[in-house]
Amino acid sequence: MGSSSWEEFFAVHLPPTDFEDNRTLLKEFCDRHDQYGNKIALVTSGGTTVPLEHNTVRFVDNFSAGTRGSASAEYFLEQGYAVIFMHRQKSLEPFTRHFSGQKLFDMLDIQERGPNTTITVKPDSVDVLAPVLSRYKAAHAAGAVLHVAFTSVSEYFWLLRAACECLARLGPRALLYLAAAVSDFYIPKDRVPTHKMQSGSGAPVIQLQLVPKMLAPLVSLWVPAAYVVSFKLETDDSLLVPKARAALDKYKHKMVVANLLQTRHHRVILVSPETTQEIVLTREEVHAVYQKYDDSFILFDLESASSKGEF
Ligand code: PAZ
Repeated sequence: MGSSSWEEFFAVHLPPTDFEDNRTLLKEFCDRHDQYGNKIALVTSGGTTVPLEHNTVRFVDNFSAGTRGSASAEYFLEQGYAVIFMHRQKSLEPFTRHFSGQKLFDMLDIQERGPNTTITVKPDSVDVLAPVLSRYKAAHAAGAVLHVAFTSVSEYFWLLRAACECLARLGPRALLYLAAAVSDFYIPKDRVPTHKMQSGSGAPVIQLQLVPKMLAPLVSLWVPAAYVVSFKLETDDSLLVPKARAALDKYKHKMVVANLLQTRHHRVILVSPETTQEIVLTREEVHAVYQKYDDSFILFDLESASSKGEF
């Protein structure tokens, strides 16, 4: 399996159809916050897909519900950051994530009397809904959050580079928190069939190629002054810290948050060039965090790094 360079990847894969609109939004957002000297966190969240057909019916997906990213975005807002929330289409989003599925409808009552219909929040749900709703309204009224969505890995890379180009001028006031689960393998564009693969043609042979490592140009060229945090997901504990440290040595960014698929909700390891810090929450702590904001507990430690002037 070979790997193309990042330049080649962008040369071969055309930008998504809504790319120029998103680029304009990103530019306006960054310019506005830059003017006021604000800090901006780019939070990536959710998994990328690798289409098996150009008119995509089937695709290979990367695991991520968007829980970490959407919860962390709320913490960054609370800490005074403006947030670019770059997420997989239909994955969890800040604030609304608290009421996914039927939860919101279960909190409402409806009275239909003739032409007059009234919808009210059930009295015992007000205390649950009000704090989240008020934080949501405040963030949106302040123009503090911008949502941009991707589905495929090439859409993700186009958006990521565009966001970095806009963030570069903020220097150290830009923080990148790359929690999205990004495909390591893809099918080169010229080997992807246009139409839905037909079972009548027999079992397809699919050869995947390595995705170029975008962290390399991101750190060294696109946003060299930003505080970059990447994530590492593994399923084998013995690989977790060595792979996180290898990524830091290679890309020279500031921190890798390492987590195992099986324990990611209560255990993370923060790996920086100087330190390795494991954070494990007890059952009670997990419960307390879930009651407040769910599982983005690792931000507490990013904050303490921030207050020590590390970013
Ligand atoms: O989105 P989620 O909360 O279900 O999962 C979060 C996560 C495991 C995708 C994230 O913490 C992570 O490790 N992202 C990087 C994945 C990777 O190594 O590609």
